[in-house]
Amino acid sequence: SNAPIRVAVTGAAGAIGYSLLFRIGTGELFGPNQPVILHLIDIEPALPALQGVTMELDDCAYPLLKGIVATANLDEGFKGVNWALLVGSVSRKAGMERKDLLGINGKIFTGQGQAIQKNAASGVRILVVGNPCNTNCLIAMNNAPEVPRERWYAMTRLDENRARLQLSRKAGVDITAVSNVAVWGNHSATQYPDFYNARINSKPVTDVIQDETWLKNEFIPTVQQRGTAVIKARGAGSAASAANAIIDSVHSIVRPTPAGDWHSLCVCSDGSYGIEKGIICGFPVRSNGSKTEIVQGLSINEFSKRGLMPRSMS
Ligand code: NAX
Repeated sequence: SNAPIRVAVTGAAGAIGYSLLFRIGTGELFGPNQPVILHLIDIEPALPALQGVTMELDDCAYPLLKGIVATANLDEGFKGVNWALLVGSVSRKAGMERKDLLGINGKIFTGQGQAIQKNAASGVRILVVGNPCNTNCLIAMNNAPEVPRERWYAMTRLDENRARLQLSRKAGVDITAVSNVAVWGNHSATQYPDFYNARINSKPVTDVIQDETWLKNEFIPTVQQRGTAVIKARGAGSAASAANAIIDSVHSIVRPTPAGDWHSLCVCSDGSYGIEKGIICGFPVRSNGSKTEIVQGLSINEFSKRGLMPRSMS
């Protein structure tokens, strides 16, 4: 029988955790034949709630879930983990400056990076979701210099999925007809969902949707503001769709990318497309099932060039 994969999830008592953990339990992350052990990490005050989540996971009697570690201790939480999904963070509240947030999360992700390096399994891979996810990922990565840089990711997949939806609706095609959507830069309101290189039924989007005014002035802001629109409508942030995007992101890393396509992920820049080496930035990424690479050679026009560079930290 397979050895279980150990998956750490931080912020496990939160809203995204409440969608994500139960899908991991059913085997959606690594398939129906792969046992998992969940390492649920949250802060001390959230431990009672985390206990409740643990009880519910237990009560699902998932055949693939071979164990649960629930803790506020980072050494225990990251011990032997093969994957670390860093979901928990402190998001900006009214009256909080960006630099306050950076100070708080700087401390959190410094400690988590160090604990991952010290405790995780040697092949550990890390996906940062908690915002500002690019910056948080960079901080954790820089505090875990022995964990190779190609194992660090931050999430732009929800933005990719949102972009695919908007393009499919506008073109009147099935969601599966939209491919090759790259979200460049930060996961934030300054992200650049690149429609020039995206395809609908294998044709350039601009051949199918012959309305660049809509693409530039409606599509881009709709994708950039989608998270805010969900908060307005629901009174709470995107949680189930974020959990879904986490699962999609991991699949895109551990499964070979279909020929000719790519997915959006933030990875450590190697200087591709003139983006500063060493920062964590959204790129089009392909995987062969074990290694990911930044897709090279896409044409970047003047409009795209302006969208490409990360400009803000959330
Ligand atoms: P919640 O506020 O529901 O849950 C956050 C959880 O994190 C809480 O249980 C809290 O106790 C825990 N936490 C706080 N500090 C922690 C620490 N130092 N160590 C471990 N746990 C800690 O937020 P939720 O809706 O689950 O969202 C979590 C994060 O995802 C937020 O930062 C949010 O901004 C971010 N998102 C990122 C997205 C992306 O596409 N990259 C999209 C969805 C979401 O907005």
